[in-house]
Amino acid sequence: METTFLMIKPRAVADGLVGEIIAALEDGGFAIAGVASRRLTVEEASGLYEAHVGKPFFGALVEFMTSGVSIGILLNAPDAIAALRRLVGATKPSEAEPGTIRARFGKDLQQNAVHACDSAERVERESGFYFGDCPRAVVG
Ligand code: FUP
Repeated sequence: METTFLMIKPRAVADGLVGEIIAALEDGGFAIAGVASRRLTVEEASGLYEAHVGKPFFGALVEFMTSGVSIGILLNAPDAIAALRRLVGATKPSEAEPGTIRARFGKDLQQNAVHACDSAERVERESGFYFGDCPRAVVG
């Protein structure tokens, strides 16, 4: 069993898609291990996307990610990190496999409904923006 982290982006929250996205996660075999909602600060959103600092789209991405409430979710499943990236689909919703979360709920490249971690290190760092020092049910 492994833990991963997913964030539902502000646009999907504002559009009322949280319930459907959580249902897709549960139907996809993930168990919810924690849920937290908050509006990220510019510093936190910059940390979430630190790999993209300096790229032309970075400023707009941070502005979008701080524009409203987002939801952080810890998820447990076998091989959870890779399995979640498959369930979420390609970054661009128009290129995501039919049935994936981004194909179903994404609007465009930036407002692509959700973000999913790609490594255990990122799970630890990014979940910290939502759960801080709260005990997290992170499993090995
Ligand atoms: P992913 O890991 O699938 O979220 O994809 P990336 O790390 O490649 O992209 C990070 C975020 O940057 C995504 F939300 C999409 C956004 N992005 C843009 O807004 N414009 C671009 O030109 C490329 C990526």
